Amino acid sequence: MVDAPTLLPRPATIRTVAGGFELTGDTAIRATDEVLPTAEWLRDALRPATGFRFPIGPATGTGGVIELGLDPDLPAEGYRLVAGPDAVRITGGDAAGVFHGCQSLLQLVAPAVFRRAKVSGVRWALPGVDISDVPRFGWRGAMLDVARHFMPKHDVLRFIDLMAMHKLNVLHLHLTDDQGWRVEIRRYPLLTETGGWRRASQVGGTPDAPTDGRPHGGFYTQDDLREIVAYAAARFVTVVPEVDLPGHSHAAIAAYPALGVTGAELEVATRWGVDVNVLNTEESTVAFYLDVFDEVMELFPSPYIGVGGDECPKDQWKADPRTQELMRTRGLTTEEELQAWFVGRVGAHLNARGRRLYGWDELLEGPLPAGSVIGSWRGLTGAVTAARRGLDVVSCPDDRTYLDYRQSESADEPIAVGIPLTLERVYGFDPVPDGLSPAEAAHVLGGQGNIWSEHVDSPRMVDYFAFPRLCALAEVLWSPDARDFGDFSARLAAHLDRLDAVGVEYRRPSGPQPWQ
Ligand code: TNX
Repeated sequence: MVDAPTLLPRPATIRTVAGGFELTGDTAIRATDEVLPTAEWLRDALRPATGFRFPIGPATGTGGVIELGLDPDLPAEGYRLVAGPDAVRITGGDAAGVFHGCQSLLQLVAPAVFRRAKVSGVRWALPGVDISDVPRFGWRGAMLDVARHFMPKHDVLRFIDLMAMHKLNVLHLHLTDDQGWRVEIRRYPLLTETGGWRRASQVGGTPDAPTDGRPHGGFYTQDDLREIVAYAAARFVTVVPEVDLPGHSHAAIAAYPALGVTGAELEVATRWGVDVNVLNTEESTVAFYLDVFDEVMELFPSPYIGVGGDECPKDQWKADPRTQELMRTRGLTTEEELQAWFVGRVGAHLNARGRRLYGWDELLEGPLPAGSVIGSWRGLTGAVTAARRGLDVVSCPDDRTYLDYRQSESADEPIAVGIPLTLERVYGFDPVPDGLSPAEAAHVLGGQGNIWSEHVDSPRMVDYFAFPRLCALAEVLWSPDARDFGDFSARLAAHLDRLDAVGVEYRRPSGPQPWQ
């Protein structure tokens, strides 16, 4: 039984009203056609723990009803939830809004509702409430780096459920990097057959760049990815794919050496850090990548397609006479211009197919196709530059949203890069940088938490690094910009019971940690 509503993220407005509602074996769900799939989702979410059937259709007997429907007067993704004695009514500005309202409904009953088998002795009661809610930002994201360490499909699906529970709606999948290529491309099978696997290696080298030395691999088939995309869509999560180029491409070069600058046969990288091996910029390499992106666009309906563009060292291009000749024939004088030329070719291809290029803030060093979206990761400088150039931006500064960074100063934190990034520090993040005009600020689509996985090497570790910091970020991105860490902490304490019921191995406020 929940005494006071402890919704997380905090809704825009919540009012307690007389009465309340109790779910019983006689409760039915009623839904209009547009939101029938969400009604089915809600039924399936409520059934296991309550043991009630929740037929979808007319109310039966004396039981109350959960009513789902649209209200064109409500904003996109917004909803109203009213729980009274006879009914819980959820109306949404669109189907996504109704879904978010259903997530709130789950949080209004006992946390045990998140268990997957019948729980006895619980009254499934909702307090009397009238909630009006709407997200602050349209891009409420999390990035999973499935390249450094592969995340099996079923763990990705579980992560999507956790995102949806927190009203997050963009899953950015970092699918390729130096240490692994994780997306099946029919036309170039070696990308995964060779590029999806790295061998055992010596642990050593510079202090910040050894791998764990273990052999590692895995990839998603195209059927896997279609399943992930559909599963996410049913939860109103858009999956934004990223194929990183022209840096972070060592695994692709290991599969197809003709993509590289030196022509050397490489093994998939077994060291972290910025890799000197980058793509060449031959027409044949551009054509290869346009083929890759054609298959990626087939798989991912997302309006945004990630091309990376981060951390591309220019050493090999500078030292290579053939690259210098290509620059001359293209009328380019700097390697930065060459990178922009490559990205521009890919961007034009994406644009011609109705998609928008999405890439890291290094891309601001050159011209960009109109409609490009920037991920500002080196602080918010990129966000300011992008917004002033009229480009949309996703704020994910490393010092606020890099969830691979350690969570405290404790020597007991598992190995991790970066600064200590505490829960409170994440909670204090504002995606809109100071000093932007309202028109410029409107270019800030939202933000995302980035879970790089050099050291976050298992789904168990993803739980530990992501939670509860992602709960804080979800509130930053969803709730009105009036934050109170004390109030958040009180709600989080209740919310952790929900995460326990799901089986999330979050970082505990005290005591032994799940990884110890
Ligand atoms: C920088 S952020 C990277 C990643 C690393 C991360 C480690 C970005 C665009 N590039 O390749 O995984 O730091 O925190």
